[in-house]
Amino acid sequence: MKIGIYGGSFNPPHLGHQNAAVEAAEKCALDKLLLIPAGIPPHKVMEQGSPANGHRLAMTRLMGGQAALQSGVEVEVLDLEMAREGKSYTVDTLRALRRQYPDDELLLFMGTDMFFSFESWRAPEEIAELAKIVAFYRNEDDSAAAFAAQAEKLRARFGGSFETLALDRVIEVSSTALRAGMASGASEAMLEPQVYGYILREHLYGTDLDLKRLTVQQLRPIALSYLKAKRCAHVLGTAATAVKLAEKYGADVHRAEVAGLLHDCTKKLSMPEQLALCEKYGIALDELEKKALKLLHAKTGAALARDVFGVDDEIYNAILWHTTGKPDMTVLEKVIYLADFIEPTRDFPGVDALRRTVWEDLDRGLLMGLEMTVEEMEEMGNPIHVNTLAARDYLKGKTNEGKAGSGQQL
Ligand code: DGI
Ligand code: FE
Ligand code: FE
Repeated sequence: MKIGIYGGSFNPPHLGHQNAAVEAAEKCALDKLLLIPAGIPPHKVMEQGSPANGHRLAMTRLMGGQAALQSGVEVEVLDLEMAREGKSYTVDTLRALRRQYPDDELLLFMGTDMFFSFESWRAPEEIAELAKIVAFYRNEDDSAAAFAAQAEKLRARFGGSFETLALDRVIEVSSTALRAGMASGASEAMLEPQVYGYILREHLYGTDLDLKRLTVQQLRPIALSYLKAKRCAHVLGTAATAVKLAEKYGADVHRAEVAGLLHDCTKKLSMPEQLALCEKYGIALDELEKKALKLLHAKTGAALARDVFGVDDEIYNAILWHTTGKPDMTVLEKVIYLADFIEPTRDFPGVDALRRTVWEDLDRGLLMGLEMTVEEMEEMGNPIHVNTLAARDYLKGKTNEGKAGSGQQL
């Protein structure tokens, strides 16, 4: 395997790191990229008031998830430097990785500052034995010659492999400036939305939002920070579709957007994590729910949205019923159920027919969606939740009544 190693303070991980990671992973044709946030960086002091290790780790995971999505390369975030006592020397990290990957090709990535100070690192010869060094530089800069000369010099002095890699999408970001501009909102543009949302959610770097009084613009990245990278497009699509459906069918547009943004906020949690939230929020579960992980996130998501963001009962209920539906749903509940089903990234047999029907008639669309769910569950041999069946039967009754009614008039 070809494994890239990219370390740093990641305080915070920003688009400069992310773009470099994506482009390097692609250009080096990596099988895997390891992101390693430093515990105590050896070469500089971590600024006072910097977030705890756990927060830097969580932010790096969010950035890494996006880098994996964009590059198609597996990304793993390791806490081995944070878990180690004392300063985070690269040579110690490489020794550990070499033990773990004895036969694989290890590429150690570094930026300009690191590359030009390499001789002053701890045990540079050993580093050069343990991994191939790859130094990034900006393609548009006139630095190819200087980088080539430095690589030549390091090769002559330490042996081993020193390569340079021109990147097209490098953006220079000063982490110091980013931290300073966080509270004013000036840094948002240089951060992956999921990372920015995490910072706002955890009140890091001097930000201090009241999570119960957010504008929808503030809520958007915060909602994304709860998700796996690949789910972000779905949630944004659901919120946007919910807004349009709410406009057409007369639900509250703001509530539709908020419920759309938060509807899957606990989706990535494991069964034990879901059960812990059920315990925390006093959520009762029936026998099926105790076994069906996919049914739990609607209940825990609604509870979290109310607890953390103070959403009202209408939004709470729209999230609560978004997976199964139920008899006699409110317009907002139908809107969220269906926006989730037909948002633009959804792709399954029949989705276009469902989209057409939803835009023609909300209840006929809802019945069609419920019937598709029942059919899918039957095909997969999954037990169908009573609420799904009851929602379908309720609507069937209503539609039949409608048909009977119009039949009589003829
Ligand atoms: O969270 P999403 O994937 O965006 O969508 P969702 O909340 O509608 O969840 C869909 C999943 O929930 C899908 O994998 C099927 C499952 N599901 C929905 N209704 C039922 C159900 N699973 C069971 N066992 N029974 C149901 O009635
Ligand atoms: Fe869901
Ligand atoms: Fe969803």
